[in-house]
Amino acid sequence: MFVIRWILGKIILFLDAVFSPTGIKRPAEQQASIDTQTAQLTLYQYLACPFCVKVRRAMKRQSLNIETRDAKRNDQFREELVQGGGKLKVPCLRIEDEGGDIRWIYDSSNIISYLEQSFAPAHK
Ligand SMILES: N[C@@H](CCC(=O)N[C@@H](CS)C(=O)NCC(=O)O)C(=O)O
Repeated sequence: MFVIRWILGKIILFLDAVFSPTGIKRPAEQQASIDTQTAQLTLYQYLACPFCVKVRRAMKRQSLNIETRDAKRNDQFREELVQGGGKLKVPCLRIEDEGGDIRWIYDSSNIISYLEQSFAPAHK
């Protein structure tokens, strides 16, 4: 079982690298403003988890620079996720607002919806 998961993980990472999405280009000032906002976000994830890959690809498409923390390989990050978010499940997005309040969003679809609503370019 471990070997099958390991092989699947490598395939996922390979395909993700080969078919890596292109990020949107924003004017430098706009990107800097978005970088300031995304500095408040942290994605807890596993490298080869398909749901995490889906979120990372959405981030890449939108050129969102969000810190990622590997909750599988790093004990401290795993503990932060369990203590803060309430369970060991990835992906999970930690959002700290300007007042210091913290929210945790689980589920890849919920995270992607949040990112699209917060950062997608306005349609004309
Ligand atoms: N429906 C969830 C599924 C997430 C999920 O199943 N994540 C797995 C890793 S691929 C997980 O966290 N399992 C718990 C564990 O590994 O301890 C999503 O779309 O995010």
